[in-house]
Amino acid sequence: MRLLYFTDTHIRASNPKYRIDNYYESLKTKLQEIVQLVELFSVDYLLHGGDLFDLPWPPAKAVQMSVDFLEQIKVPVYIVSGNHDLLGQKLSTIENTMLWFLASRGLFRLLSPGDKIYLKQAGFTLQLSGQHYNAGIDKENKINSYCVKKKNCDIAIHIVHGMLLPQPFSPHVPATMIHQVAPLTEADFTLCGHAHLGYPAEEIDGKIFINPGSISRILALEWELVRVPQVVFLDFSGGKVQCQYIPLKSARPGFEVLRFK
Ligand SMILES: [Mn+2]
Repeated sequence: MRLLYFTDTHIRASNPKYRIDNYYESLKTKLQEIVQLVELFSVDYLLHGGDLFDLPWPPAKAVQMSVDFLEQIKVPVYIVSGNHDLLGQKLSTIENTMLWFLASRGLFRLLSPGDKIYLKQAGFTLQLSGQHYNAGIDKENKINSYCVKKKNCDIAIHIVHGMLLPQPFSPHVPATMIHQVAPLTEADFTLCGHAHLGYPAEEIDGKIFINPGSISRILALEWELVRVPQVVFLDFSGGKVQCQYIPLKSARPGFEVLRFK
């Protein structure tokens, strides 16, 4: 079974403040590359970590880009909601969002908290679960959002839109540390979004924590000039457990697309 994971697409119609290229066209090109990667790697399932849209009620042009992209993906797509997909970042609004509407049209499936989906192929069983963003996710005692029990499967994957990090980012940014989650979750792979800069795969006690970062660059952070937008390929075929970050070839260098001053 082969999976491709990407996150924080932030599909929008207008140019973000710090972008000096045409963000819409650049994003469309990157999504086209992902369509090709799905075919090239014979991917069985495409996974998204949230913030599909930059706004919960995106302009028609942004919806068009997402539908055009999703219609080209011939495999099932699973997604969690990011804070940008929600009204006022409130999970209670999810049924009023474009994300919900597109899910209702069958373009992808939302991974609801508590649900476990079992994907089976040639004697291999994958348990897939997800946690939407919610306002308290990185506050005290909310670590459960990041934790799942593994049951009747070979590999468990949990997708979360929250600030799960290897180390603190800033005293002003509430975050949950990977080393706190590792002893409590039974997921073999925890796939995270929300932290746009991402980090290399982190392994603790055989559990792997992944965030490739946003495939879009919209923040006024110096690291955004340096990093390359990427996706993650997970291969469990033929007894393999392989995880590979794949930089997007179509992403232009940061200094060609961003200017902070
Ligand atoms: Mn985001």
